[in-house]
Amino acid sequence: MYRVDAAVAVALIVLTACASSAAAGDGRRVEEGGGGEVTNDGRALVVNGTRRMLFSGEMHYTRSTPEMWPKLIANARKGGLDVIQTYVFWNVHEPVQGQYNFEGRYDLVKFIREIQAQGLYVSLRIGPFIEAEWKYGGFPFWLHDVPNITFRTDNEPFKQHMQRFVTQIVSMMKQEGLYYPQGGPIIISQVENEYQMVEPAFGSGGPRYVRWAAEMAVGLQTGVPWMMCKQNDAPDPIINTCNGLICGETFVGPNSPSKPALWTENWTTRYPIYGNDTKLRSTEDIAFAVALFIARKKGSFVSYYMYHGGTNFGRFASSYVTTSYYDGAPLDEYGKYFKESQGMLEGFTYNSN
Ligand SMILES: *[C@@H]1O[C@H](CO)[C@@H](O)[C@H](O)[C@H]1NC(C)=O
Ligand SMILES: *[C@@H]1O[C@H](CO)[C@@H](O)[C@H](O)[C@H]1NC(C)=O
Ligand SMILES: *[C@@H]1O[C@H](CO)[C@@H](O)[C@H](O)[C@H]1NC(C)=O
Ligand SMILES: CC(=O)N[C@H]1CO[C@H](CO)[C@@H](O)[C@@H]1O
Repeated sequence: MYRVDAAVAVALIVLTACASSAAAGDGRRVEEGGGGEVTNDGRALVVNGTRRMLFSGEMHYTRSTPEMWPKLIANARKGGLDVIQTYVFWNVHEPVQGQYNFEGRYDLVKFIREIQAQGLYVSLRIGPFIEAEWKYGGFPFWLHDVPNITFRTDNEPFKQHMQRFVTQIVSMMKQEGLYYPQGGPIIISQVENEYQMVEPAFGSGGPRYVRWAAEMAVGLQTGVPWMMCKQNDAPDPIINTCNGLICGETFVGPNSPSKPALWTENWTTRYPIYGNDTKLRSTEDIAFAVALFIARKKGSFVSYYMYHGGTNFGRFASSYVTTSYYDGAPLDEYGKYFKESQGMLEGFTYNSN
């Protein structure tokens, strides 16, 4: 029961009925060579001239091993996905200021190339604040000691470091030819993360920071759209997207007629916490929520959070979060399809909000 295939099937039925202008979520291969464009209109992301209905699943390269990646991605593809979505984890890549690590589990380029080799697209959520139940929300601890820094607001030292890291990741992706117009698989990327929830705490610095982050990102000329999740006033041309359990009800909608309705995070279950029962979300419940998003909000992109949770290696889990991350996701910690017989309690549902 606890497989997302059923959700995709139901969603596709609804899609055929009400959104036939978008192409189906068929795991279509990214063509060889370059030159295609990714844009968006009010209905969908438009990939090389075709509006696409895209099903995505979140998997973090830091939460599995390079040996596991090919099988995980293959299983996700078999599950009907078109896109793999991941955050970028600043504190593993720059553990000491100016010293970088992109090896082993932190080999972002290798992970993206593997996704490309299997014919799927990539949604790259750079942040660089990512939350993600990850230590310090992805910030390197040394950032805390930068003189006069205040995180995530209109603060010069913070903006300098954020811009430097985001620019570095974008440059690396460009150098490796990984954006779609270059023939790569990346079709969209994200700056910041659910900022609106904390924005009021920063007073007038909050909106100024949002505008700065948007301009900074757009200025990097990736050739593919940018999004901000849970940021209803994401400045043009950045797409405001929904995170949540029931975006078919809660999403305020795109903030411009030229932006599509995208759902970047949908809990497939809940991340386990020490001392609390793991709650499962049933396939029926997810399928209903996805169908509702497509039918009521003209949704054209849904990403399951998580599709594979994996393992919090070392000391990277945030407080209370167990070593096993989202073990009740469609692919369990070992990358196998989750089975009801694994004995978790159902009870994380649409109605429980
Ligand atoms: C984009 O579309 C053109 C025309 O249909 C096609 O020749 C080209 O191969 C496509 N490029 C990609 C990357 O899909
Ligand atoms: C930090 O802020 C204080 C007070 O505004 C200022 O005097 C000091 O020069 C600043 N330090 C740095 C390194 O910018
Ligand atoms: C565990 O679950 C209870 C009841 O839902 C909740 O009140 C509590 O905050 C949870 N514990 C943690 C650490 O989140
Ligand atoms: C609105 C919502 O449910 N947001 C959550 C989405 O999932 C991430 C990761 O589990 C949480 O951090 C958000 O609070």
